[in-house]
Order: sequence, then C-alpha cells, then structure tokens
Amino acid sequence: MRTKSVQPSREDILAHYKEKGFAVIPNALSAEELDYLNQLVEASLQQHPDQWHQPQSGAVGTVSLLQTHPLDMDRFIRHPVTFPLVQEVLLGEARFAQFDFRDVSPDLASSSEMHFHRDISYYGTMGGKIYDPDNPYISTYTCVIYYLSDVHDCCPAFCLVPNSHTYDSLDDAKAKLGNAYEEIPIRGQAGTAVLYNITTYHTRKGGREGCTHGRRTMHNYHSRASSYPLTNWATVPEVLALSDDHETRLFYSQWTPNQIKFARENYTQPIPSYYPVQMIK
Ligand SMILES: O=C(O)CCC(=O)C(=O)O
Ligand SMILES: [Fe+2]
Repeated sequence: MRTKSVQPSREDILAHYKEKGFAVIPNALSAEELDYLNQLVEASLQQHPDQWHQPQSGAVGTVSLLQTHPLDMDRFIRHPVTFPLVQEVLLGEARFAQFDFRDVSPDLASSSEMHFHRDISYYGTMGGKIYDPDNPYISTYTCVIYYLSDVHDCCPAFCLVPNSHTYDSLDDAKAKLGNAYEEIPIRGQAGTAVLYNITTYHTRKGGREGCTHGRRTMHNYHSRASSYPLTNWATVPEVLALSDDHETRLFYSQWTPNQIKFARENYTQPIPSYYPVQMIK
C-alpha cells in the first residue's frame, strides 16, 4: 500500500542537500512507473541472467537496460521530478555518467553490507577534484538512487554520513565531525529517491537476518560539463549519444574511453571528430 506522506517542497529538498550533502524525495516515481520498471527488471533477470553481474556485496546488477530500451530509460534518466533538482545542484551543467539497476535477493539481504566509501571519479583517483568549494551544493558529480521496492527496517538500506566529503577516511570524519558525526540510513516506500553528492561517505547497510524482502534499486549518476567523465567504462546507445536533438546529444556528450571504442565499433553514423577516435585502443 502506498501511503501519502507530506511531500517536501523543492526549496526544502535543495536546502537539505546544501546543508547535508543529500536529500530524500518521497514518491519520486509513480505506481505505474514502478510497475513498468519492476516488470522490466524481472523479465531481464529471468530471460537474460547473463546480462547481470555476479553478486557484489550481495547485489547483482546490470547496465544492459539502457542499451535495450534507450528512449524509455532516458525518460527515467532525465525524470521530470528529479532532473530539475540534479540540474540545480550541478549548476545547470548536468551530463550523463552512469545508469544501472541492482537487486539484492532476500537470501542475500543480511550479507549485503558494503564498507563506507566515497564514489570517486576516474580522474579523482588520479588527483582530480572530488568536490567543488565554489558550488553551494559542493558537487562535481551527483547520484540519484531510486528504491524500486519498499525498504523496511529489516531491509538493506542506503546510508550516509552528512558533510563527510572533505575527509580522507571515515575515522578522520568521525574524529573531526565529533558530535556532528551521524550515520543516516534511508528507509522508505518504493518510489523514494535519494539524491546525494557522491563524495559524501555512504554505504549499503546490510539487512537483518530473516529479512524476506531484499531490495531493488535504480542508480543514476550525473557528471558536470566542467568535470571529467565519472567512469572509464560507461557506454551510451547511438540514438541518445548522436541524437538529432541538441539537448539530448549535449547531455550524453561526456564520453569515456570505453564509450569512444564502443561508438567506433557499433555506431552507424560518423563519430564527431572532437573525440580522439583513433587514439583509443
Ligand atoms: O546500494 C547501495 O545502497 C549503495 C551502493 C553504492 O554506494 C555503490 O555502489 O557505490
Ligand atoms: Fe557508493
């Protein structure tokens, strides 16, 4: 049963993100959208198990639905409820970075705990900036995690430490944040979205022993025009990356090395010459 909670305003959501590095958006997805996505995921799990990676910290995952359903997935990637918020925290510079689905089955719920970490970009691991002190929303990248199943007290839950993005380790964050240090697990109904600065320390808390639900999620990472690509592997179908629509083409224009290779090997149209097509092995 979906119950109506008081919906936070756009201003509340953005103020919370600015203050804590994340915000929760209840009812971001409608019941119809949830049905559509869950049916798609269930069909993919059953018919194309080879498209899903083996459990990592208890979660199987796939990037394949963007390849098989590009236009439908684009409607979720630039979702009318969340995308304006993404654009706000990325100063109107949002670029596609990564999109995937994950599923924790009930039997793996209690062993699905991750370690607290920050999602550091490909260039960030080599010294590139991991947050932007000049952005009131601090983010060089942001991610939306959508719950596609209800997340009860017993279920695996996304969990964050507010304002921890500047610390090199969780211990350091604990020591320096002192009384302000807190771990906030996010629970909520299917359709809840969590928007977070990816360098805020976070984890997946494991479910309780005996949890019968597991957890299903959709993860959507965004970069900024002024950031480098987040990953060195994500790929985008031609219909989006070389769309006739200028906005669409621009949004999907931050190509990873693997995307350049993918385009060279799979696209029918010529690849724009500003990408170093021949340089990529
Ligand atoms: O699944 C979750 O709750 C968190 C996932 C995550 O942090 C990651 O994959 O980097
Ligand atoms: Fe993460």
